[in-house]
Amino acid sequence: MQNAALRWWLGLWLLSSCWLAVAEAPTLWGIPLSEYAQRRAKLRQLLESDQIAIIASESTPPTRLKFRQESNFMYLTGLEAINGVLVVLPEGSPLSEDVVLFLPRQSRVSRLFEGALPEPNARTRRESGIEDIRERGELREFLSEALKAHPRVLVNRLARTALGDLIREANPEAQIASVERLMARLRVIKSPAEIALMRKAVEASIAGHRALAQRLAPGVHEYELEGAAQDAFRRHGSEREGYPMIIASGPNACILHYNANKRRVQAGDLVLVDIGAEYSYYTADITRTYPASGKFTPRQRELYQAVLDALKYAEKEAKPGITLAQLHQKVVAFFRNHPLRARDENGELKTLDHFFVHALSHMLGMDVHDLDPNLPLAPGMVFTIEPGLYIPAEGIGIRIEDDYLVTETGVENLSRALPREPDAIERMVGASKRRR
Ligand SMILES: [Mn+2]
Repeated sequence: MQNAALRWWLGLWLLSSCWLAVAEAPTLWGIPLSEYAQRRAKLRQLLESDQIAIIASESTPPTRLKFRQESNFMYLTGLEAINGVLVVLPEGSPLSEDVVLFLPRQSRVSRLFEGALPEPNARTRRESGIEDIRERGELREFLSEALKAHPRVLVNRLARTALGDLIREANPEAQIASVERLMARLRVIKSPAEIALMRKAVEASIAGHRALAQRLAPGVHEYELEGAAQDAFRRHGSEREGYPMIIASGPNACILHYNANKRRVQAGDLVLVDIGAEYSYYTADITRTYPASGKFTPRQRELYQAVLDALKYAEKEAKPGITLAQLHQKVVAFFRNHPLRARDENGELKTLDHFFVHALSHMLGMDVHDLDPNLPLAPGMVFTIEPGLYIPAEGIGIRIEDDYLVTETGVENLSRALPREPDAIERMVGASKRRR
C-alpha cells in the first residue's frame, strides 16, 4: 500500500518535472524560442534609426517541389507560414512596436488543401513566442505609418517582389535595399543549438556517402547511386537534400554543375560525389571521389593525393583571423608549387593551379552557400574546404570536401568520420568487395 502510494507520487513528480522541462525550454525546429527572440533583437540592434526590415515568407505552396520556408523568414520566426510578413523596427524607433508578424487567415478550403497553417491567433503566439501577430490585411495601413519614420527599407528577395508596390505606395520616397548583408552578420555565427543540427546533417550525409559507395560498381547508373544516398539520408531523419546531388562519373566530373545524374558508370571511372543532407533546415555539404572499380589507377591516385594534401594544408592554415579569400590563395600557391603537371585542352603542360577553377570555401548553414558577411574566420562559423582538380584531357575530375567549425584556436572537421585517405576510399567501394 505504502509502496503503491510512493510509486504514485514518484510518477506524478516525474510527469510534472518532464512537463516543466518542456515548458521551460520550448523549441521550434530544434532551436529554443528564446534564441529566435535573440535573433530578432539582434536584427533590431543592427538597424539604423531610419531603417526598417521587411521579411516575407514563401507565398504559395509549390506543386513540383516540397515546401521549404525561405531561410531568413525561418531564421527569425521558425514558422512555415504562407504569405506571412515579418516587420522589424530599430531599437530607437518612435513607433511603439518592435517586431510585428502579419499572417493571413486561412480559409476552410485552404485548410483542406494545405492543412493548418500558422494564423494570427493565440496558438501561433504560443508556438512562436512572437507576441504581436496581426491580420495580413492590416499590413498596408501599418506600413503607411511606419515608413514615414523609416524610409530606408531593407527587404529579403521575396518581399522585394511581393511587396515592392505596397512599399512604394506607402512611401514613394522609400529607398529599398537588401537585408541580406545584415542577415549574413547574424547567421554566420552558429549557436550551440545550430551546431547540434549541423552535426545531424553531417551524420546523415556521411550515411549517404557510405550507402552510395557500397552500391558503386561499373554498370550502375548515377541515378541509382542518388537513390541509395537519398534512402540513407531519410533513415537518418533528413527531410530533403540541401542542394541537388552531384553524382558525376568519368567525363561528367569535369562539368562542375553537373546534376543530371543519368550516365552509366564505366569500369575505370572516377565518380565525383557532392551531396549534403538537410536536417531541420540546416545542411551539410560533403564531397568524395571514388574509383568505380574499387581501385585507383596510379595516375588517378597521384592526382587524388595532391588534392588531399591541399585539403590537409588548408585545414592546418584555417584559424580565427584568416579570410576565406586568403585561404583560397594559399591553396592556389600550393597547387602552383606542386611537382605534378597535366596537359590542358591544347596539349600544353601546365602546373596544377591551372586545373583548380573554383572557390576553395564557402559558408555553410541554412543554405549550402550560406550568407557570407566577408569577415575573417571567427569561432562559431561553419564553412567548407573543397580543393579540386579538373582535367578534361584525361577525363579526370577530383574534389574532396569537408565541413568545418571554427574554434578558438583552429578548426574542427565536422565530417572527419567519413574516410578520405585513398586506401580507405578504395575499401568503401562496393565493387572492391565483390572483386575479392
Ligand atoms: Mn561546397
